[in-house]
Amino acid sequence: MLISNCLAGLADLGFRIEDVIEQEHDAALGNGGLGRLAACFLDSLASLNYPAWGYGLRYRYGIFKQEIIDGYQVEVPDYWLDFNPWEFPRHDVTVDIQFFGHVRKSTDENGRTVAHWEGGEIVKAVAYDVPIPGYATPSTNNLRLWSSTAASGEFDFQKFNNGDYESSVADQQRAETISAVLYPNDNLERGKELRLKQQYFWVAASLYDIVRRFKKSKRPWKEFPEQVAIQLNDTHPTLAVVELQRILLDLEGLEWDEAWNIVTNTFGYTNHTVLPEALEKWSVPLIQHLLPRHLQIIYDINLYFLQSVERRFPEERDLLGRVSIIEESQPKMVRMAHLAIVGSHKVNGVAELHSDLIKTTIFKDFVTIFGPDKFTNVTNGITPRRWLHQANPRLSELISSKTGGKDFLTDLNELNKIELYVKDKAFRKEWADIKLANKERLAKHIQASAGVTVDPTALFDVQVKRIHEYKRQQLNIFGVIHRYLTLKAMSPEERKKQQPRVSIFGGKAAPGYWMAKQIIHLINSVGKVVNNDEDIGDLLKVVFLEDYNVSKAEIIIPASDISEHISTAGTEASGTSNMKFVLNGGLIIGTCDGANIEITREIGENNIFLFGNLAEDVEDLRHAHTYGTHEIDPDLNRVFQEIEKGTFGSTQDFAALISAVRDHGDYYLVSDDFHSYIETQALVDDAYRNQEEWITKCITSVARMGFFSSDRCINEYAEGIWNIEPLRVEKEEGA
Ligand code: 7GP
Repeated sequence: MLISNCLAGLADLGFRIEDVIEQEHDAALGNGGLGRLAACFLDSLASLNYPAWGYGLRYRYGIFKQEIIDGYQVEVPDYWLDFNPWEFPRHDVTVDIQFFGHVRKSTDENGRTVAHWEGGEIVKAVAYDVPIPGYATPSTNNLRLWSSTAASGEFDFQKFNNGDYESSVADQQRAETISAVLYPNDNLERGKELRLKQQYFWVAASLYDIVRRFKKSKRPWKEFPEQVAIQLNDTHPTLAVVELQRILLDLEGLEWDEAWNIVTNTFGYTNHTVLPEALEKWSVPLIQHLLPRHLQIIYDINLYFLQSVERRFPEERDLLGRVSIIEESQPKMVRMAHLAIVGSHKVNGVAELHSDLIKTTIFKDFVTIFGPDKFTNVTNGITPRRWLHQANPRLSELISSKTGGKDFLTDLNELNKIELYVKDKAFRKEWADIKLANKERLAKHIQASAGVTVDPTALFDVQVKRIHEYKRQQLNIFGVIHRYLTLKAMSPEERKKQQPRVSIFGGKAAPGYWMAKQIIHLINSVGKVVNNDEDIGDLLKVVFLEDYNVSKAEIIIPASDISEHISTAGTEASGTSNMKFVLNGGLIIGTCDGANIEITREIGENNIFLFGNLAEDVEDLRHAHTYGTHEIDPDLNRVFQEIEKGTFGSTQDFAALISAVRDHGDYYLVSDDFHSYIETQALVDDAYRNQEEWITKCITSVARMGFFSSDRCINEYAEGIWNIEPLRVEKEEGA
């Protein structure tokens, strides 16, 4: 009803719904899996009627737009806020945020030392609210994004009137810089002052909001953790731990222990990566300068923590240095993950293997100190509303016709009912038709955006995600080159027997990540040669799709036959696109990493193509590369030789990609896994040729994906970490 009213209303105004929908920009607020997971969580929280808020920064410039020019990535700013009908500016909700200044100590009437943070500068945070409507429920939650502006309003009128026009504008601009731009790194931390300012600005404004709401209830402070749970989405908001302690201690006058008890019972911390280059550390002088009172509190938190460790483990001389929140380097650094662990009551990883790994590697000592119960796992999930119903409406429709309505969209385990139809001819036919239609839609997009004509009946092989050496797009493109060389060496008769493939890549490289940019360039260079080789024709096409984002994902994912999740074992915390691809009836080639392992357990090992070394062997292999002889796989060597001959152009650009494997220890084990990868890709070809068997695998897999709903995941957080229950809400009719 509602939809038809909309359509009619728009038509009256002379618009088509398709044109209106086209106008909407993707929210550009995140980099990759971490941010997209948060978006799925917001959808689940609202749909499950949990009274939750999301907090973030309203970046003027979110993640950049990627253009491919002459095969290279070029970054272009994305003016996504120019048209955003979904946000409500709340000029009535503002918070003054303090930076810099100094700390003065005084003694109150009870002889207690009180700290006063004084001076420095004030920046104003203005709230922008983005409603998050739940699916099939009247509940709507709120995502509150903070925008920075000068505390004095437009500009400093005094300065302005005194003729100091430039400086008044400069103040305004400096304030606005805080929420101006998203740092475009995925799984990488760079200790920039502006980034620390962003983190504190976001955290201080959000906590002020939370505390204000709690204080309205007039409850005693000790009830705070029963009323409020705050989940730290990685360490980026960890200053909130310190800020809450500061509020309770300095502003509310609580004693240290009482305050700290409230803080630690309020926070939970989710770790999203074990990559050392992504673990946040902030230099002590930087924090001292920007947040002098917070540094004192961090030192006190650390002191009390280390004292308690020392009392319990007096014999362990090195333990204190290893777990200290302060790293005794030059300059000293604050280890944010340590602060987050010490300041939270639960710490979780995002897939079973990952949660096990953090307990046995980076956070091992903390398991000894706090005991194993503090550490838990919540395997990631995805919202079926966006990643099935919206992205693949025909498949959603087919599933609902067999599961008896749309209940599967709120209870994804209902999917298992379709397994009953795995042999049903009409069902299978419709299933195959839908996949083909989705591939035709993607083929059109490829034609329009990359100018490459692809055959929709070929096997579509997709790897779309941020470009990163650990995600190993280089392994994929080396594999493509190997395939090309193998096809070239065949007779025309032999070639006819081969499975045609389209290799589709997409993803952004961080602007400062030179190696990732070389990978993009190599993919495009290989495409240029292969796609124009008449010997090859439709047997192999290589496409790099520009500007991969959520909207493109909705076109690409439903069109995939096989997708690649091929990170070096132990490096991808979970992955979430692996779940999206399988839910849309595509199979996976992948390593035993992240959630691939649990996907295998759910769908069955016959329905996934696993290859490569295991996480437990990675360390030894790396050691052997560095200290033993490192033999490069002979097939991979042939690939390298071909690149070095100049077959794909500029040998100079690609030299670093080769020498990372051949001369610099092959940290990501590309050579160790190459043979296994190539063999497994051959198995994929064989399996795809038997279309009947293939479709059976796809249907069976979708039927068994219920576990990976973000609804399951949010229920686990609610029960195991936040101790909250959903509100009772009347279900909406006809959703
Ligand atoms: C990502 C992980 O790389 C990915 O495996 C996981 O699925 C996702 O989080 C959601 O849990 N981590 C990041 O994007 C990241 O930058 C460090 O982590 C801050």
